Amino acid sequence: MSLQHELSERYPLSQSQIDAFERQGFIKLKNVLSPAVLAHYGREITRLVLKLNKQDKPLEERDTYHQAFLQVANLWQHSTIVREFVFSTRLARIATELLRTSGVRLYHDQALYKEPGGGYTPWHADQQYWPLATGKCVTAWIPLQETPVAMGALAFSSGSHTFEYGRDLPISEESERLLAAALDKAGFPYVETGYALGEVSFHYGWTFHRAGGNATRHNRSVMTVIYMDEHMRLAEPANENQQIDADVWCPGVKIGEVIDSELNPVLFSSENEG
Ligand SMILES: O=C(O)CCC(=O)C(=O)O
Repeated sequence: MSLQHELSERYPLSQSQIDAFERQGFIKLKNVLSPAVLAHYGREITRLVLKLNKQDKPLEERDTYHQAFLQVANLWQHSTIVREFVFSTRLARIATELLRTSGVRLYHDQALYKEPGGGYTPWHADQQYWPLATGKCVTAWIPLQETPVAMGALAFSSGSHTFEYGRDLPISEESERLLAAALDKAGFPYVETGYALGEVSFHYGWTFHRAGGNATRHNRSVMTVIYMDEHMRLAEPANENQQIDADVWCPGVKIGEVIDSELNPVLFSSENEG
């Protein structure tokens, strides 16, 4: 099977997996992508991360946020190869089924490379940064290699998408400290397990998550794709981060309108299925 064909093949998601996603706010799925797909597209993603990332300070001179990872967004605009990967209908269909909606649009993609010796990723919920009118949005976190806990595997607070405290906290030492205590006190289980090669996780925009540091000698190379309901509307930005996101990822879209700029194509819609 060609690699492109693999990226469009349907993943057999069960009803109990969809229910678990709704209950926990995240799900880890095995064998979503083959070693051949990860090697081929991963090579191109890594080439672009090395070329485009602007970080020039050594780890020890950076703040906590910038010790956590190198971050490069919308790689699909820089490479037709990465575009094939980000536009995968296999992944977009999983996002659609998990969100129980008719289809999804791209919000944006981003590579998150945790360098050897890179620091922890503080507790946060992504939607603090996103001016989206509903919670029907989901991040696919796609490790490009097997990722043990010691490399900084993404960890989740199970069920925390229902928890409203701390939603306004941006990624920082403060979010790590306050949310660690609050989530623990509220009794949400902490789920931190490694990822097998080909395993991909999906989490809601409001699910609290973090990652440990990278104690290995290799990069923790991760690609992410953020999907939103195809009918998602732009909300009035609630903070400065959301204003930046509205300007950068939803260009020209007015508050209250469906987010259908040229940066937000529909990646899967059951309405287009035969
Ligand atoms: O990769 C990480 O360490 C953090 C990822 C994250 O916060 C996300 O993808 O939402």
